[in-house]
Amino acid sequence: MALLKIVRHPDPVLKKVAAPVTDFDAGLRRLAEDMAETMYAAPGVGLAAPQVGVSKRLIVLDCSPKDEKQLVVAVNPKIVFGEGESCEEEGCLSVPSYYAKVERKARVQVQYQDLEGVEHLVEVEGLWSTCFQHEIDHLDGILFVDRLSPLKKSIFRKKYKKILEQLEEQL
Ligand code: K1U
Ligand code: ZN
Repeated sequence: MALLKIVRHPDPVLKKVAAPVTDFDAGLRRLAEDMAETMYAAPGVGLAAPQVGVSKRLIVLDCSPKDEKQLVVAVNPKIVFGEGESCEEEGCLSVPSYYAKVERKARVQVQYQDLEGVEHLVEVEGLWSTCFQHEIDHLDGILFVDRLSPLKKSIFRKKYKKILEQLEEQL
């Protein structure tokens, strides 16, 4: 297994619509394993393939309580139904040191394939729901900051410029 480099906004790979996975092979299993290791090390509760520079429709998530482990690897995930409203604080491993509340669906049904290509349908709420929506957005080239109001977006741009400058100074 290997730790992968997480790319940062404004890397162009984060703005691309990722390609569907068609080959359920050893390369896909290896990528999923490396992404899971990278997510746990970050630490994070989710990670999408474009965040490690791979423009494919693959995500990994683990929103289970601390000291428990429930890894979900979802290939070609799709939200097939959503209801209710939620507005929870989000962060992103590709947008360091910035957090904001984002309006999303409270509950979603997600259809996806596992690493063998077998179809699954799950219904989730709470952090699992927020995280599935956040990660599927990554596959469509959308960042959580793209969902902020115009005013909050302009505040984000100014703050993020400073955050990146500080991170550059630390190198
Ligand atoms: O996609 C990503 O960048 C991962 C991101 C996902 C996410 C965060 C918050 C709400 C929904 C989805 C993260 O995991 S950021 C890190 C984080 O939130 C976290 C880290 C350790 C423990 C608990 C949360
Ligand atoms: Zn993210």
